[in-house]
Amino acid sequence: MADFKGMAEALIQGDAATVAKLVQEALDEGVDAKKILDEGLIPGMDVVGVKFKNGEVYVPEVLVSARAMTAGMKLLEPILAKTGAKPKGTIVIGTVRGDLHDIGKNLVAMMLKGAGWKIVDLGVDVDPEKFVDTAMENDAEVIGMSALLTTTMVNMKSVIEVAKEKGCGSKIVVGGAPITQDFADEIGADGYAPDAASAVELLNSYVS
Ligand code: B1M
Repeated sequence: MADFKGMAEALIQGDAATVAKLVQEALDEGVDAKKILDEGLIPGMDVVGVKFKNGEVYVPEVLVSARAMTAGMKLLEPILAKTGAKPKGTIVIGTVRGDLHDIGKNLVAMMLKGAGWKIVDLGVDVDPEKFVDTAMENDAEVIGMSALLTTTMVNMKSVIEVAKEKGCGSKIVVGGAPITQDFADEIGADGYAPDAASAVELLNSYVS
């Protein structure tokens, strides 16, 4: 019997070795990879997301849990790709031009990955054209931008302008410490998420 509860608990505790062990045992028993993701790993990450949102755990704990999730996902990814399980959607994500902060962006990407999204991570200091061209090449549902500096948050607007010029249909979601809903509205973004858990909720609402 696959220990889904144990997997979720180990993920919440950030115990990557136990997550990997339990996932491998479940696979060896012939349990479907998608079932392991949906009933073991994602419920664990959901708990972490809620705890993070409520201020019960902090960045280091989330990063450790995210690493544990990645350890489990590594074993599942090749099988999921083979069986053709479809991701919920694709997000092209990056930190805007001139900005090197990536901890928050990585957290958002990891949580989205855990929630079943395909992530195309462009890294940091990303040019507007790169965001838009990559989104169009990948038929991405969403472009996600992160900015941590008041001097770089303005570069989000350039991405929206380039997206309009090129006729890119992806929804545009923004986030980062200095970003607010008002700023997102002002630059014409489709959505704003104050944290990683809210980003998951927002993106899921686009495809549900
Ligand atoms: Co920088 N830095 N930094 N820094 N740094 C800040 C942002 C700053 C507020 C510190 C301060 O002065 N109090 C300040 C900005 C001031 C301002 O603009 N108003 C600042 C500065 C000034 C600078 C430099 C200019 C310093 C210098 O060189 N003089 C320089 C700039 C470099 C550059 O980018 N060009 C710089 C450099 C750095 C380091 C490289 C040393 C390092 C970054 C390391 C890295 O990221 N790999 C760093 C760090 C670590 C910080 C602080 C301390 C922490 C940022 C962080 O990782 N927070 C930061 C002070 C602070 O915020 N307390 C600071 C944790 C992270 C989980 O939160 O990124 O907000 P956050 O992400 C959250 C949400 O915002 C949201 O979800 C995440 C999870 O909940 N979110 C999204 C983020 N992206 C999202 C995208 C979404 C949705 C939600 O949709 C797509």
